[in-house]
Amino acid sequence: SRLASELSDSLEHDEFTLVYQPVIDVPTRRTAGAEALLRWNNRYLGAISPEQFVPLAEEMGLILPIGDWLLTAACREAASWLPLVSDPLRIAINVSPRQVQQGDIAGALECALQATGLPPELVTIEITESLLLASGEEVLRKIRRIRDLGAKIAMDDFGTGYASLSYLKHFPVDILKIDRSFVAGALAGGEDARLIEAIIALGHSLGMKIVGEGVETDEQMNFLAERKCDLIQGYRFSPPLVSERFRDFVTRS
Ligand code: G
Ligand code: G
Ligand code: MN
Ligand code: NA
Repeated sequence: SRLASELSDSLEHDEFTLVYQPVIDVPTRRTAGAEALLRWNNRYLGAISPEQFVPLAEEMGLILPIGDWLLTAACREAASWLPLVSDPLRIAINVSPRQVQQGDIAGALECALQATGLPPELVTIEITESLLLASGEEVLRKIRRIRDLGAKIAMDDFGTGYASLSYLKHFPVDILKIDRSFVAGALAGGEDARLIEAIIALGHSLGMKIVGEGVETDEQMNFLAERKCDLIQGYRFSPPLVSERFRDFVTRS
């Protein structure tokens, strides 16, 4: 397809960029870091959503080179934030299941850290529940290697898959990200609110930090804050921002 042929040249043509969504520390309401999100702007087709091109890149075997580019670009950006603030900002990087299964993700991260000088403890790698559920010893070893480097592991979109209590206990995860669908339903007073409370209690009892995603209103923010959610992100604070705008956000807040 046209999309596939453009995608195969996209790295060479330097068509990828990253945007950064601020992640806010709940107790202090200060910016704790950002989640890096990939954007592809093709010179003929325009902006294409990651929901469209990530699966295609996986099929085409392009997710590894794109992933290597992304790790380095995200680490370089985060290293450039070090002089801006006294408390160093963290960077969260999404990786796709295939990127972990097929590649040497820990090795790629190690290269990116070396090339950019970013301290490893400022990096969070976001993985999905489905990766852990479908994975065997080899994937677990890879994830442990990422942690051995000093980076943290977050489970993205938590609650939408099937990870059970007993699974979580055995997985090397530091952070749970509550899926935004639960946050959207939190104020209705039903199941979503109870689920959020259960996820926070579970995560905290296992020594994990909790991130609430998709926070759009003060009411959602207060709901999560009252329940001791550690970090929040969403349009209430900021959409994903291009590099310069993220810097403005940080230096203003
Ligand atoms: O940022 P946006 O709403 O366009 O993201 C849509 C989806 O694409 C989200 O589920 C997000 O996790 C995914 N996505 C965004 N950036 C990346 C990335 O860098 N790598 C991977 N694997 N997925 C990403
Ligand atoms: O699956 P993941 O969490 O990586 O998805 C990130 C995507 O969520 C980004 O594309 C971003 O644009 C989107 N997003 C970020 N904040 C909000 C929000 O407050 N509401 C909604 N609906 N989407 C959001
Ligand atoms: Mn994410
Ligand atoms: Na998410």
